[in-house]
Amino acid sequence: LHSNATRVGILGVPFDKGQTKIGVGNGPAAIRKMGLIERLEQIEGKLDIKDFGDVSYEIPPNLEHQNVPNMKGYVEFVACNHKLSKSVENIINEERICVTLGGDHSLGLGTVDGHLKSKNENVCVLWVDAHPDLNTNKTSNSGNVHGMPMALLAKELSDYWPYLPGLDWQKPIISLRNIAYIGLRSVDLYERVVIDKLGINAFGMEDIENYGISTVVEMAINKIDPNKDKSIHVSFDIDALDTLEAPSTGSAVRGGMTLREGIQLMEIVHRTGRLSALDLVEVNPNIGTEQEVHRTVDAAIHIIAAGLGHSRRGLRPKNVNTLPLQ
Ligand code: NNH
Ligand code: MN
Ligand code: MN
Ligand code: MN
Repeated sequence: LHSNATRVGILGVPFDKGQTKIGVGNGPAAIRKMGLIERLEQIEGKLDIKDFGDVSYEIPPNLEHQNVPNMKGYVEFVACNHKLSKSVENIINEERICVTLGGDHSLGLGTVDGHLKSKNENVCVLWVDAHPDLNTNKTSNSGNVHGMPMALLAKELSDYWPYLPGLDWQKPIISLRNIAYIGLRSVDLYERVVIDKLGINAFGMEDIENYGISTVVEMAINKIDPNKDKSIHVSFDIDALDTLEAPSTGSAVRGGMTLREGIQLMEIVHRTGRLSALDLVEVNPNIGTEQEVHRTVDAAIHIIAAGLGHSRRGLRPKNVNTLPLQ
């Protein structure tokens, strides 16, 4: 029955050490509690969904007393992402689209790394975010590692890092040519320099305004996957959406994408048939009123459902002849 079904693996990462606000670790539970899986089960064609639960990790003894200047929560960050990378690799190797629920965006290091190590190793990344997350420990003003995963992943930036203890498993193996940003509107000084110097594919809010979201998404995918043969990784920071759409997040920036634009983006990615991993991060249920939390979590579920084939046109009946139409 399920042989043609789209296979999906859900993985929670209640990790919050990549930034300093309490609550983002409660993201996976809030998203599940509001009925993510039930909503996905209503998608046409019926998905084969397996929930892999939450990632847990231990700090290896040799890592315990390590630290790197201006990288808060370093040891936890390294240990959690190592475990996460293996889980993502395994889920993708089971031929499932890996949906990772965050947690803060520092988990993007582990999810992209695991994707690159899986059998779908030919990966391109759409980083949907108000922020480029392209700081190194030398350029970051905050010392929060959720602002650094892209700089750790990028081949072109490997010389800008000091020795990183315990991170030998993570090769900076993806070229920035295979990455595109959508939704940028809060870019730090050095992030701006790196984007300009290396010519990174960066589509900011002004591009969405000028061309419309469909054209932007198509331009982005054409840049990073010109032969339409790559496995697509979408790392969706909920703060890409406007503050009115997704208020319950730690670094909200006004002037962002509408939920409609987010859904349209994910529908286009779904139609490529090449979505292989989706991260939905930075939902913080401890920020805002009950209504705001509800709105934010609901937006997250809409984004995920659109990526997995939910259609705004509604379901088609299995047998038109049985309908009470006369
Ligand atoms: N760029 C800032 C920093 O490095 C903010 C990062 N916050 C995010 N990134 N939410 O997506 O700390
Ligand atoms: Mn981010
Ligand atoms: Mn962000
Ligand atoms: Mn709704």
